[in-house]
Amino acid sequence: IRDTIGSRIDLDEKKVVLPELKMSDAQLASYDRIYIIACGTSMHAGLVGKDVIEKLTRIPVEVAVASEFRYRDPIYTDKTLMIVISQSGETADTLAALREAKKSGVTVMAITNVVGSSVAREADEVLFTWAGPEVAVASTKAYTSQVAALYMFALYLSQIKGTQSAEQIAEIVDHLLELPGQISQILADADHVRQYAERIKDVTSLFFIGRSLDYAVSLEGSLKLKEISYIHSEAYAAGELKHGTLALIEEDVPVIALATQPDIYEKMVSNIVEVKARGAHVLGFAFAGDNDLIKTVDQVVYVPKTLPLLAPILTVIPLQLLAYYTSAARGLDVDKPRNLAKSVTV
Ligand code: F1P
Repeated sequence: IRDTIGSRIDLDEKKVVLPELKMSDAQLASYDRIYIIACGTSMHAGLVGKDVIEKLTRIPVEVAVASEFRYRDPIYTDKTLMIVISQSGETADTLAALREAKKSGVTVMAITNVVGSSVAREADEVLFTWAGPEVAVASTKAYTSQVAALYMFALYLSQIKGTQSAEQIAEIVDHLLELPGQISQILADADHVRQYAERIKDVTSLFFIGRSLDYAVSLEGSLKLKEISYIHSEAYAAGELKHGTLALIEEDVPVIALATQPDIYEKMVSNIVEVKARGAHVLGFAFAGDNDLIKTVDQVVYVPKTLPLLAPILTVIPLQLLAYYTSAARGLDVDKPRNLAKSVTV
């Protein structure tokens, strides 16, 4: 993400610049509704983007999977912006949704990694993620760089709409600049995650739970595990558990519980208490310095402290590592998962 954010931060002014946008600031500020359309991991990045854009700009955002959205009859106005996200820029459903939107005259902004891809050529505006070549089939750095690009976009929009003060923007920018170093720290200290992978490598099913941004990241953690380790898992909005899924939580079922968001921390802890009461073995995720979560869960993975708004970029790294180590512990080919193509073009 160093490259995704590096060229877009004015270090002197501590604000975001997006020189690649062709539209005027006035046009950008005029949008009052945003659709984010994508598939797979890119859609999960979009879910983080939705929360961040709504929090920072107060513009309503809807996220939809492209394979559904392309057959819908969406309500567009001249104040609707569509954002399509695709690492490869060639995913068939995403491209089809983009083309449908263009037929309706909607302005489309792409977030993609591949210069010259169909999505990059056909969108009105493009934010490149500059993530370098994706070697493995399952998206990993694609996700972090897409999320980083969405932060850049949300911050820029909030600057021009005046929904955040210069001080608030500067604080977020300062923390964004720390993220690459913090990610290196997580990668260098992955022993706990590796050990936990040994514990879960033979289970048949597990759960990820979280609220708000932690829920969005849980969905990606679950997908990564399914994609490369072939273990069944489900990500649940923690508050939804009581509407049925709790029935599946039995003695020793692994539950991975993300708890980085302070405004809903207590609620999250009560959800963890509920699964613990049914015998679940819980691995918690928290910010370094949180001395409370360990009192409720069995083990904790700590990520370096950042703003709660930026937590997804850090918490996803140990989740990706967990999928990686679990796949390796099961003797699978991490880079060539079954039934998954780098770019799904049919
Ligand atoms: C979307 C996607 C990836 C997934 C795999 C298959 O690709 O679902 O998220 O990891 O590579 O395709 P893209 O539209 O982001 O290129």
